[in-house]
Amino acid sequence: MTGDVLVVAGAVLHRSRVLLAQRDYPAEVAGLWELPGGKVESGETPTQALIRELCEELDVRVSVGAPLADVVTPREGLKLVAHRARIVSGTPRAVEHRAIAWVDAQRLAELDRNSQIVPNDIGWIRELTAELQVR
Ligand code: 9L3
Ligand code: MG
Repeated sequence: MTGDVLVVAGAVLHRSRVLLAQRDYPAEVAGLWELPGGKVESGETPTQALIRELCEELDVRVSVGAPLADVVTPREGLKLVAHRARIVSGTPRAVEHRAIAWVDAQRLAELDRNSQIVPNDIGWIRELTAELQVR
């Protein structure tokens, strides 16, 4: 529906690990880990938006692959999609986040057990875990 905000997040994958970013704001999610990304702006495709967001947030250039899962609607007016991505150039750093980390399947499970994943992203853990095991 028009008026909905579409947020695109990146599952940046490398050698059986996914890059997670620790939010610094807002207070409700500060300290929790997410797939980095942000809002698709008008005139952008989700792919373009993810390339821009990961450049802004991580200072890397990425290539964007297939969606990790179907689009979800965590709340009225917000749609969320995650795409697989790979770093094409640069070394990621936390520009807007508190920290970043390359996380393997075991560490992902531990973060989940300890409720350290942002609520919006918990639905992707199954798909992420599958990605990390085939690489
Ligand atoms: N969001 C949820 N999961 C994510 C990302 C990147 C974003 N992995 C939600 C949080 C905010 C909204 O989308 O409600 C906009 O995200 P941002 O611009 O604050 O990163
Ligand atoms: Mg963001």
